[in-house]
Amino acid sequence: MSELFNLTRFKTRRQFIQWGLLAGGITLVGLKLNAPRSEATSLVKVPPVPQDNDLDLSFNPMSILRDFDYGTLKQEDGRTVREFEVFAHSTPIQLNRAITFISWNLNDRVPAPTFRATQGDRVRIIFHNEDGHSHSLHFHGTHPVEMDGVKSVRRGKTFVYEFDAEPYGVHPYHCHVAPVTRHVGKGLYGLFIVDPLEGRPPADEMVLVMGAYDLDSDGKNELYAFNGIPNYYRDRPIPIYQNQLIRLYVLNMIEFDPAVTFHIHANMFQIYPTGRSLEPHEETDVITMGTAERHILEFAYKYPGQYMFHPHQDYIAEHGCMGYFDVIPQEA
Ligand SMILES: [Cu+2]
Repeated sequence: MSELFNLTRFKTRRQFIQWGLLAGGITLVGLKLNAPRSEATSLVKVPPVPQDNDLDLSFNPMSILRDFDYGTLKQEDGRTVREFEVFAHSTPIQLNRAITFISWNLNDRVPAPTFRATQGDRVRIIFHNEDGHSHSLHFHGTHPVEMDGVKSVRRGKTFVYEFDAEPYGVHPYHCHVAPVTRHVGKGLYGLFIVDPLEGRPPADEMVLVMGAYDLDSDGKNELYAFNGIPNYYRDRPIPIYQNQLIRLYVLNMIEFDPAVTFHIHANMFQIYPTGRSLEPHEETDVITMGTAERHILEFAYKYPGQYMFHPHQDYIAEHGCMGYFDVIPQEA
């Protein structure tokens, strides 16, 4: 794997974002892609990210797609430590032109930050609960019981979660204070990506987290969303380049519905279940995910145009879990 594309080398999220802005619209050359299964080119091209936003939001779902938080890198006793600092808040977010919802969140965004580390790094998450309710952070993955995050952190308190990043793969994290359905439904969930030591081939990487909102607390969801905001990517398609290998980190954090599917139009994807393999498991165009299930999906679009992606529970798709990829032609 190319050193240039080993993104774990970026010391901070800011560095990565700066790099991302630089890379937007620029062709990066000379990289060999170890993905013969794909028709993707050996170049990673990321289109400029649209920043227009007519909703009153404390975050931009278009930026959340590629916003990977690598933490602050430290060396302690000869090993790599990645330190993350997060704050629990209650924040109003405008779900659509009619509905504003009080979310419980980390760093004023739903989903919470996408933490990213390399297998074997020490991970330290400094969790400040500045919200009026008790919360916790429970990580999936392997760690000691004291770091399992099922104990409440009371309002005004700070707790430091610290453990080794293992195993490599894609893991959810979320608040585990009862009723968990409510704390997750309010928005306290996110992705924790652990990269394998050998890395993965270069790709345009994105996060899609499926969530839902039970607006009237009746134990049923009224609205659904990719990355926090219903229909955001339906109304503002995600630009990607034709023939570019896309790597999606997909998580289902929908409460109350036992399972949803994820489907992309006019294409097939390779599945890496739970991100726990370096070789794909199978190829299909729809995958079923129970709550907290997550996968890496890879694909490239052969033809330009706008293509839907959505769960194939069409009620869920029609209530907000709907988006498009806008496949931009590659210049000759
Ligand atoms: Cu909570």
